[in-house]
This record gives sequence, structure tokens and C-alpha cells, in this order.
Amino acid sequence: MKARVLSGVQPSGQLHIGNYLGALKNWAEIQGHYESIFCIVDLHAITVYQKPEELSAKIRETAALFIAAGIDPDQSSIVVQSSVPGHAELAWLLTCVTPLGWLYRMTQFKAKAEKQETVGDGLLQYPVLMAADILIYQASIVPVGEDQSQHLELARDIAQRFNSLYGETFVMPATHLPTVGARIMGLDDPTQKMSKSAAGAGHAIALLDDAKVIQKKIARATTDSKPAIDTEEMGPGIANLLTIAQACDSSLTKESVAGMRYGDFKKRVAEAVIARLEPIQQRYREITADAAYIDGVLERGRQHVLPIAEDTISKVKRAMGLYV
Ligand code: ATP
Ligand code: LTN
Repeated sequence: MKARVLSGVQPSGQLHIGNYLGALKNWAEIQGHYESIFCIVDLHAITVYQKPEELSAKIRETAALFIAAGIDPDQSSIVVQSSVPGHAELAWLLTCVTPLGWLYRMTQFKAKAEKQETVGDGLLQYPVLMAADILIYQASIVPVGEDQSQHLELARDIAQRFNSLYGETFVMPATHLPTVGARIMGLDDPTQKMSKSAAGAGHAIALLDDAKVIQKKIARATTDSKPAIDTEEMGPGIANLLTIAQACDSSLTKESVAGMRYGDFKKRVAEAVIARLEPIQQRYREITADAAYIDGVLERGRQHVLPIAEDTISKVKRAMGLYV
């Protein structure tokens, strides 16, 4: 049997090049080697308020972007998290073995809680639900961007604690980071991770941005006051642009851009990004022209994974002595 891969993206905000280079591109590359399940994690998205009519549209848009970015629904299961009840059910069972202190320590919780007037319990439980997403499929490989490493460590801690309390039940999942692009920074502030929820028009390159918008955003990206690229001492803004360019076009190495003036370099970066996103946008337009297609893909994904999820839930309930 092939090892299982699982990962997820929240259907909130606009997917950006950080999501693509940190996650989707990597998923498309590895999907053929494993049994792959990719989730649209709508239950995670609602840990901060989402307008209902926008959320339901975003779920389908995210699924279409998965496919446009190279996830093949004939090779991988594309699943909406809330359509498989076991995710939320397992999250509760895992909550009962998770010490509160582990959750308060999560840096993402601290950062997101700071921005909310009232902090919902869901925000604290977020990583337990993420552990459930992974453990319910006994996934052994989880391809994510670097920002998720702490959550994955927690998922392993929860699995270990469950296994030691109730006997070997869960497979230990390993984190799989991309070699280039594991942490793309914001264009407007290269000290902050590029993020869907950050404000500011010049912060992120959305996967659906057109060529003109991409050129403008990159032209305005924060750099430093040097005139040209000094490969010995690159500021964080230039280093980030080079990472983006390299991940889009591997011929753009550090050596190949040495001494280039910033204006010319930024044009080259924009060309590489546009060339990489163009076919994705074209495919996205084709896919979304047929409204029923996405629903069919999501239903197929759900049917494929339901028995796996049900099997784990029974195993866990039995291990805990619950009524099965
Ligand atoms: P939000 O700001 O709403 O939390 P996000 O932009 O961090 O959203 P997620 O849906 O949380 O996006 O992340 C989906 C995937 O994209 C995860 O695997 C995550 O690690 C990856 N990812 C997100 N941002 C980046 C980034 N800046 N660089 C590399 N990978 C990223
Ligand atoms: N928290 C993740 C999204 C996510 C996820 C998962 C990733 C939810 N469940 C399971 C990997 C495996 C994020 O990217 N913010």
C-alpha cells in the first residue's frame, strides 16, 4: 500500500504565491508517489468570522485553484473538510487528551488572538482540529509551508499521548517542507510572512492577479537603498524576491542576477511570476466555466475518503472504551 499524504488550505481570503510555492506546487509534484488527500479546511476558516455567502463561493474557488495549480482529481482526493463528519468528531476526542498549556503556547494562536476583540474557543482548538485532519487518514507525510511546523509538532505530540494512553492507534506524521519557497515574505514588509489575512494592496501576489497588477506590486516591493544586487549582502526584500523568482524559474540563480540593477531585476522577477501563473489562470477559467464539474470532483473526493475516516473513528472509539 502507498503511504498517505494529507494537507489543507483554508478557503479564506485570496490564495497567494506563498500558498502556491509553499504548498500547492509541492503537492502537485508529490501526488503521484503517494495516496494523496488535499482538504479545503472550511472548519478552520470559521475560527475567525467569515461572511457565509463569501465562504461558500471561496470553497469552490479554492477547489478550482487546487486543480488549476496541478492537483489532478484522478490521482488525488480533493475534499471539503466539513463534508466528512469524522474530522470534527475526532477533534473532540483529541481535545480530551490535549493539555491546555500546549495550545496556549502556539505562536499562531497568540498572533491571531491579538487581532480579535473576542477570542473564540475555536481559535485555541485550531491545531487540535488540524491534528484530527491528519490522524483521521493515518497520513505519514504532511506537505506544508514552514509556518505550520509548530502545528505539526503538536499533532505528533497529541498522537503520541493518545497512543501511550490508549495503545498504538495513530501513525506518526512527518513534516514535508519545499526546498525553495517554504516561507515567502510579504512584498510590503519582508520581515512578515506573506499571508491571506494581512491587509494592504501591495502585500501579496494573488494567484489570480493579472500581469499588470503583478508588475506593479513587484515594482513597488520594499527593498533597500542599494542600487544593484550585491550577492554577498542581500537585504531581506531582495532575498525574498529572488526566492520567489527562483521557485518560479529555476534558471534564476543568485549568480545569474549578481550586479543586476534593482529595476531590471524586478522586471525579471515579474516575468518569471507571470509566466508561472499564466497557465494556472487559464486553466482556472476553463474549470470554472463548468459549475457542476467542481461539485462532482468534491463529491468523488468525499466518497473516496469517508470509509477511511469511519474506520479510524471506530478504532479510536473502541480504544477509548466508547460505545461503538
Ligand atoms: P491566513 O493568513 O488566513 O492564516 P495563510 O496565507 O497562512 O492564511 P493557509 O491557508 O493558512 O494560508 O495556508 C495554506 C498553506 O500555505 C499551508 O501549507 C501554509 O504553510 C502555506 N503558506 C501560507 N503562507 C505561506 C508563505 N508565506 N510561504 C510559504 N508557504 C505558505
Ligand atoms: N492550518 C493549516 C491548514 C490545515 C492543514 C491541515 C495543513 C488545516 N488542516 C492538515 C496540513 C494538514 C494552515 O495552513 N494554516
